[in-house]
Amino acid sequence: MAETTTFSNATQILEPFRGVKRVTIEEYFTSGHRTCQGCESALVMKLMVKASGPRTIVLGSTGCMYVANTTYYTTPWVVPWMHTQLGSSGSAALGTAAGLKALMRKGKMKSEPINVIAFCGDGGGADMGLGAISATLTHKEYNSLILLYDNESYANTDIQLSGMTPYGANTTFSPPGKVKRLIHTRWKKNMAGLMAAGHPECRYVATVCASYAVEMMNKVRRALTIGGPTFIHSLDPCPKGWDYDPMLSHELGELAIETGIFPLYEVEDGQVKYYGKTKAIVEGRPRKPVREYLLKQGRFAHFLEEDLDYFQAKVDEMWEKWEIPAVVPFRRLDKAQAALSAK
Ligand SMILES: Cc1ncc(C[n+]2csc(CCOP(=O)(O)OP(=O)(O)O)c2C)c(N)n1
Ligand code: SF4
Ligand SMILES: [Mg+2]
Repeated sequence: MAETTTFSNATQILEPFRGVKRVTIEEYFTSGHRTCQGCESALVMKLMVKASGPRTIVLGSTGCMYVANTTYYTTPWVVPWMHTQLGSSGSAALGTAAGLKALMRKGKMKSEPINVIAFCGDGGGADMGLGAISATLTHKEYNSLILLYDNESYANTDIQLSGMTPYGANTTFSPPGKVKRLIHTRWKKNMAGLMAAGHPECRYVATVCASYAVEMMNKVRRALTIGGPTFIHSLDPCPKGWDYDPMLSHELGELAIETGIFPLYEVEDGQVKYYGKTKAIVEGRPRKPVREYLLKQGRFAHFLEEDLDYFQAKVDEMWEKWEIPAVVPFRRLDKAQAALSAK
């Protein structure tokens, strides 16, 4: 078959699920995994692939969602799945999308829309694989979705601190001590903002939380329908790493949104759109105090009032002083400064 330079692979048109009753019944991530009870990342996998449907290839970097999901000779994945190296979700997404496109262009396989989703943890994606993800998000000619499941630690190797671990949290790399109460004093990276602000060819960036399952699935469907390189950041309560009763996973996801710590939004072609309770906060609804979220988790059990106050002040700043509230952290000029610089 003649090769043409104009070949472009189409995307699947995945209409949003209009309410929970319209969600398809088929599962593509089923039983057979060994994640902890209450693991939200496992729920994210289930919802992600339920949203994308059967014509999907999933690639996953090392971490809980690799190790606990593919114990020797068992797997919950019904769709084709491949493991990739810890820092390689971006490369795996791009290589697979490019490979499919080349095979279809050469007529070596049927030309049809196939979803390519690469997932990574916060360690694999926001730390080690950041460069590869960034590169993938510049390649507008290939359709792929990178989903970063953020359980806020290197969980699989026993809860080490990552660039996404919240301020002050107790991890195996940052245990509170008698001399120094807070070992980890860096503020968490802003991955979705970073991806959205710095990648002009990336047409869709969103944040999600499995506590809002239909919304989450619809954002996955939107990303796959739009095509090109796309990115989704999911915040996943982790009972083991965050040290709480597994029955609280759903509630903690809700509290992360209601306290304003984790805003739900999407950026499509440069337009920011807020969702659900985040939208209500933007429109004036008061945020819940961060202590309601933090004090339910053992990893913050050593916090004193001053630590809670600091955390609250940082979240307040993100809502009150950022150029785009809770999304892009450039500071707004106050009126006096603006008047001075206008002269
Ligand atoms: C290059 C490399 N370094 C270290 C490891 C060991 N390792 C396996 S899983 C893992 C943790 C990954 O953390 P994250 O990406 O956040 O996923 P999670 O385990 O939290 O699901 C580490 C450090 C590895 N597999 N490869
Ligand atoms: S350690 Fe956390 S992310 Fe890993 S399987 Fe357990 S609950 Fe899930
Ligand atoms: Mg992790």
